[in-house]
Amino acid sequence: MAVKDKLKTDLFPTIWCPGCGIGLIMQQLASVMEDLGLDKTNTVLVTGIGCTGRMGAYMNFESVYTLHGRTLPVAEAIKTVRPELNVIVVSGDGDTSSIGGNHLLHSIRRNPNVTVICNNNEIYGLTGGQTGPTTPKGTTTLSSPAGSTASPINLQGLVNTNPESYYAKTTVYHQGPMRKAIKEAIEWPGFAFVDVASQCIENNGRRIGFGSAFEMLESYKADYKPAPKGATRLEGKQIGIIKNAAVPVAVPVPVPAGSNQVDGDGK
Ligand SMILES: Cc1ncc(C[n+]2csc(CCOP(=O)(O)OP(=O)(O)O)c2C)c(N)n1
Ligand code: SF4
Ligand SMILES: [Mg+2]
Repeated sequence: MAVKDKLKTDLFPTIWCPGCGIGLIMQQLASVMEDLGLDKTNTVLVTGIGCTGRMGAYMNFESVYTLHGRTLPVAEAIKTVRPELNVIVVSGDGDTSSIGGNHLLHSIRRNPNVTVICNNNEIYGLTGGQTGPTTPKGTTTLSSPAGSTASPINLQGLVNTNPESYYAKTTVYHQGPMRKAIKEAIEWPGFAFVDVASQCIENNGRRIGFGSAFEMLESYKADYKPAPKGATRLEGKQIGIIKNAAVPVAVPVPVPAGSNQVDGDGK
């Protein structure tokens, strides 16, 4: 099977604006799916509402196009009843961390074996470019013409509260790292989150001074740098991968017979 068979090319052109970053993620996801032998028989896509949520319609897989913010409970339900399936969520930053924020917290905590690919365009794209939880402070948006006043949510920090999680930050410019992250995330045996900086030229980029999608891609190239080897946390605009290992379970140390032993609560 070729990569193009993973896509419903008969439905192209997509509804996405020319130059939108979503297509770059879809292309890389299709390619990884081909490498890993994922097909309709072993994989389900779950998408939410927003421009990103339309990806399920263009991929040749079984998919659930669920309610806004509800990708994770649906994904967890599928994984619970059909644990043999690969369950991949593709959702926008708003869908994932605004209306879906509470589900995100608890999915991180429960550590289901699902993969989340978050198209992080730092805006509510579909609805015209309102401030969302990932919008950087000071950004001019449709709903904050004088600049967003709130600090963006720390997705890395949230995901890393799960000591067995996988978190990757990449951009649509960095195709190689994005491909590696998507592949590793699908293979990760627990909660895995790929946070992809991606351009929404129409409802974000032009408002903040970019002339074209290409200029936004160039800015990812200029601004994002790989994290140093061995980094345990990604700073600012760094791309990289944080693989959290399982916390070792404390093993009781045997106490020699006849020693002055006290039990757990010191009595
Ligand atoms: C319950 C509910 N509230 C609000 C909306 C309106 N709405 C549709 S998409 C969206 C935001 C999408 O932003 P994001 O998830 O970042 O996706 P993008 O369009 O940027 O890919 C909102 C608020 C909705 N469809 N349903
Ligand atoms: S509005 Fe933005 S996110 Fe939506 S398709 Fe257009 S460029 Fe992409
Ligand atoms: Mg968005």
